[in-house]
Amino acid sequence: MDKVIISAAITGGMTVPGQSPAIPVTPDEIVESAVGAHAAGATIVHLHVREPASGKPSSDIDLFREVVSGIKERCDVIVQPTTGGGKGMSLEERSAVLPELKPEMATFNTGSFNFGLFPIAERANAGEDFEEWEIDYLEGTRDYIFRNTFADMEKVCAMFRESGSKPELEAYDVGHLYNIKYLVDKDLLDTPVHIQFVLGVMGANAATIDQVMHMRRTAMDLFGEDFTWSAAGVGYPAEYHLAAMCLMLGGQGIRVGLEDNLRVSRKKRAETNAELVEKAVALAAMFDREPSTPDEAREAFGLKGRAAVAF
Ligand code: KMH
Ligand code: ZN
Repeated sequence: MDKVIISAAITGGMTVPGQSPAIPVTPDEIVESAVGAHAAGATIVHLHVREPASGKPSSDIDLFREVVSGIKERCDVIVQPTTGGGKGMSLEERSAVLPELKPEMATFNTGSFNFGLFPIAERANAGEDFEEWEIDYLEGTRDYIFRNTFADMEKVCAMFRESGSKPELEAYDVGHLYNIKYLVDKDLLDTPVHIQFVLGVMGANAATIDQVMHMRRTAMDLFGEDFTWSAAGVGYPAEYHLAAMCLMLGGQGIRVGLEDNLRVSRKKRAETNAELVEKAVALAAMFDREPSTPDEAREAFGLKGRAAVAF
């Protein structure tokens, strides 16, 4: 069977814990959830950390270190920390995982855009049980630009090179593909590049069939054979719609997980990340594809290996 690289986005800056009791918060919960996602078939775990007491998105490097080492002790999944972080974090804070942990992979955000989570707060006002900081965090995104300027991206490129980490390039809109092209042409990024089409964030491109096709066609025009791609739909059912498209179109990866989507079906909330991965594995099987092992993905991406990380 052909393979597919399944990423599980375990917990992240797009959600607040009040949205679902399934969202892992403490380092132990994040480790447990990542190990469970890998056991269910995930090849890569994409990671953020949260302040254990409050659940607020955090960039604390000690929390990251605790999580990534805890996962590494228990399984050989590819550990992919965020450099996107969450609202209110500086570029230096967000990207410290590169020099500090020297991971095999990390995310790299490829453009600035409005990142609107405030509609979730509006739903919360209609009765959900949110903490005050959660409402403030979500509501604050009405005035939030997720900043990734060219100067920022040039700095981050250098940090990736120095840490020997492979970037997963998060493209939320078509223009971001042209930003990647600029960085490739300047020889700041190595090829082939790996691009994640992250569609469905309010303020960026939509998670529709037409927009996946447009992103893919544009990437093919810009990079020819010199790229691999994966798709991450934000929300339900976008997460699985994009996964199905990616499987059909021969994309190398798909991404699911509680960072971006809380539902396993229209009627059922996910209780674990593993449950979301199980559904992705079942979907992949329908297209005669099975999850790559971490070592298969290491080889496909040319990763430096887990012996070369700094944790
Ligand atoms: N949750 C995605 C929409 C990152 O961590 O670098 C954004 C994301 C970016 O995962
Ligand atoms: Zn993330």
